[in-house]
Amino acid sequence: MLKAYTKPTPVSKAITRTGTEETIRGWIHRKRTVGGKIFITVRDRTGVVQCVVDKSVIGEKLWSVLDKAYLESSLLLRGVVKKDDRAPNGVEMEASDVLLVHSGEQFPITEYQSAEFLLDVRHLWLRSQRMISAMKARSYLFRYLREFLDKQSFYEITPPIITVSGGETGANLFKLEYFDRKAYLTESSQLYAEAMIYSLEKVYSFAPSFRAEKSRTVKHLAEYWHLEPEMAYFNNATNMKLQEKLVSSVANRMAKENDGILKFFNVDPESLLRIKPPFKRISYDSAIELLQQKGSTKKWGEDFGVDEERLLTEDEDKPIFVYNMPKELKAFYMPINPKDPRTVLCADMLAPHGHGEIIGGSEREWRLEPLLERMKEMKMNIDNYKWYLDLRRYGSVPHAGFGLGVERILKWMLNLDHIRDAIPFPRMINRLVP
Ligand code: NSS
Repeated sequence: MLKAYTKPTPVSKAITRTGTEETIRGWIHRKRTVGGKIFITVRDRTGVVQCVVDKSVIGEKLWSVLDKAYLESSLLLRGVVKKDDRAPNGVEMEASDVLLVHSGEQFPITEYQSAEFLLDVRHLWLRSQRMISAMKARSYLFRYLREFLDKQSFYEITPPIITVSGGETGANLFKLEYFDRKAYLTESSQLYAEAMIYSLEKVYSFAPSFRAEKSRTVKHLAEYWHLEPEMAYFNNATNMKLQEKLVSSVANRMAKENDGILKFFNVDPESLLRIKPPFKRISYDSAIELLQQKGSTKKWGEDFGVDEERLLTEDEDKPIFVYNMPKELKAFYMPINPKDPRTVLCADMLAPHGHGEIIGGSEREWRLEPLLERMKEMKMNIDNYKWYLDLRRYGSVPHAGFGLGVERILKWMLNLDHIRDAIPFPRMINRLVP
């Protein structure tokens, strides 16, 4: 007799064991009844397998319970694995026993649903093959990013999520009530990561960042996962070197270890295996020239939007860096470029084929006076940054760092149309539930 806690064989393993009797545990992915037989496709986290339940084997009572069971019912099934060329994996399980754990109500998702409806029932849509594949890739991506940095002797740090001020966008902060004061959800953990290089030297934080982005684009989330390494004695050049090594490493591992997932998304693993340092580096000045040659009307000093990012990367197979942007476009902590004081020592990494910016990084102004000057120029509230300025008062050191948007990387690697499928419960201007 099957029990709910009977130890199952993962479906992916069971399908390799033809001739033996196996127990699998999962959910009803598909179902159809033909005469006295019910064909059930059972899904678990490792795969799907077709099973056939014969009335004459299983008995009338259990058969009719299963006949009525809804899609997505949970069950355990025991049976012999047999070769069958007509079945999807070339094998079929002939059920000798079934335990229906829960059938419940009719599953609301049927074929051909609108994207909006699937977002409304996101908590259930996560069971789809598409979301299962995307969420596995996401988990692997988190692992590969961490493992790379751990191997490079970084320490992982945990920054606060509640802050009193930002550093990046200013206008896009989410406000919240903090007892009797005003506070904000963090838009970047960088300033706290900077505070920790004075003791740990090479650190990274891996945490959500929040941006009250009013724009509805395919690459903006209001809450996204942000990997932010920060390194003492790094400059713009060594910063870029580390970034291209990191991105190549995770792209290569994604390709080598997840053939099935990539194929599901019609991505050729070879395209990710080709990601190797060095990446092309172009200055903002040459980027503007290139854009103008390609017919863009962008002038020096203007920021890039979706169209410019596409034009710059349409013929690229690897990500590229655009470095030394105009200071007006960038945050207060970026040092002025001594060779051209209209620009700062920074670099953004753009993904190939128009997937957009995946990394923003820079050197940090590590000297007190120039930093203060820049903050005053930008009319910032110096009081909020007293502690940050202290970092420049005691044993300050040159340093640099960057922020990588995990969902942006996943959107690129899986060639997703929209960033929302790179995160289980997307937060966007018009989407807060579920
Ligand atoms: O604003 S950034 O360009 N840079 C920073 O926040 C720095 N303080 C990071 C640092 O140096 N520690 O954001 C960094 C990256 C950017 O390149 C994107 O990949 C991602 O964060 N990002 C986003 N992803 C998804 N949705 C939104 N809205 C978003 N904004 C930035």
